[in-house]
Amino acid sequence: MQFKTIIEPFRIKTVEPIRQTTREERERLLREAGYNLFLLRAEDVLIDLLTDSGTGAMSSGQWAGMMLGDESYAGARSFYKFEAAARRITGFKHIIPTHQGRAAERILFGSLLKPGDIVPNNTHFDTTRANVEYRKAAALDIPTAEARDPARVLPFKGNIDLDELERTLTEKAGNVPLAMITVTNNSGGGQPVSMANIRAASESCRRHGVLFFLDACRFAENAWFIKTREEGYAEKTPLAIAQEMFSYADGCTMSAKKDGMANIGGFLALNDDALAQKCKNMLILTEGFPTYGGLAGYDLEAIAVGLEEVLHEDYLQYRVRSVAYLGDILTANGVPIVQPPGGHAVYIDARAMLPHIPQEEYPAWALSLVLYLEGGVRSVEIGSVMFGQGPDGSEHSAAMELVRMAFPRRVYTQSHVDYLAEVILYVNSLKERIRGLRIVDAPPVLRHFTARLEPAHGALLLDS
Ligand code: P71
Repeated sequence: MQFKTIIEPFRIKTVEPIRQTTREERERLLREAGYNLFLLRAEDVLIDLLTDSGTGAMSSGQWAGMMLGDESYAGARSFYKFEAAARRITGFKHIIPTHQGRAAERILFGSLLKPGDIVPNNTHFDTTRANVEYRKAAALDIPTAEARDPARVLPFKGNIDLDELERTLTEKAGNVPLAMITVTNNSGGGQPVSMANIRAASESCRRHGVLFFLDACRFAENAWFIKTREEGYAEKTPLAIAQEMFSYADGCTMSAKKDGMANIGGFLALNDDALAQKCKNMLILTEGFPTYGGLAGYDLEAIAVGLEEVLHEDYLQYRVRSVAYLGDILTANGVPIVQPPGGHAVYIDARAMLPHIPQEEYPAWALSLVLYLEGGVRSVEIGSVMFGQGPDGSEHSAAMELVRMAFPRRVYTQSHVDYLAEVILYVNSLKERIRGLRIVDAPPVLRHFTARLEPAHGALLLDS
């Protein structure tokens, strides 16, 4: 290539205005939302990095596909397209559509887990953990030790700790119906898992007769990292790499709202006939008939096209580069982030940035609020509000206090990212004035979505 700039590999055909608010308005809006960014109206947000889930822009190919949607209740043509697209990548025998990832989790865990069981995973994300715990089973996070050190730069910080996995499978034999690996590791910084790690975890599970599943939300980003970082994969296509990843697993759960490039949808895929039958029976009870699983025919079409587009090399190169672009600016200016930048998001290490705020006062939550207050930017806390509550209601500190800025797919341009960097650097310049919060009111599970908080020291940001 003659030129080095990596461009957005698309042009924009439809635009959606975004709205500036004043700082004064945002101060009021935060108060009214109980200091919880989930409770804001989206139109009061300028740049929305709350999640990369379901927030992407669809391509003209996907919109064209939607017009072909077959809305038949049973046996719709759109289902067979969807099934073929998912099977081409995963190779699994049974492809079961669901309305999103957590429905696939609930159906799988509902069919497999009994009270007292243990599910090892590199790191469970919030709904996955909650769905395991809902079955009165234990969600065991066993990332490698390096993953807990945000500043360390390593190629595959998403890896599962293979010794811990082997020990768990040996010591808890009979109580581990399945083990999982989440690609990429969302709670731990959007970090990839190497092919070698997936293969070894799979072998460990096979030896112990335990099912091995991938939580595959961001499988394409993981495949790209394998291509660019793991020896022996540089010449392989992202599709071939993804196929190899799935070949080591017995099944997967998938949220098509991420690397399915769709606004809604997901699936459960697996090889075992009896387990698939059990899951399909559950599906019919709560989601829908197995050829639509709670989705419209046009959703199945959008996912079928999205699963193909997400593996394009120019897309993946742009995707990972645009996240790293923000990460590089922040690193060059001394803002502590999880290193290296992840596939779908940059994560600020709030404990390192705000050492004066104790974990009991939720430093990452406070930082996410100040980013909104100063710049109209919405991010999400991945810290002790999200992960600091045990199934028995007890409070403990999370492993890390992170503020995740997740990039919706194909939505923001480089100048949006430049603005974002400016906001973050400004907030970094007034970090000493930021103060923590306390929870006023929260539900017993997944509290971050609806909790109400208040500043623990009178104000979120002390006057200068
Ligand atoms: C993400 C989400 C969705 C979310 C979570 C918290 C706040 C806002 C949005 C969902 C995941 C995921 C992994 C690894 C399963 C699900 C559930 N992530 N596994 O990261 O990341 O999928 O949302 O389709 O039910 O923002 P679902």
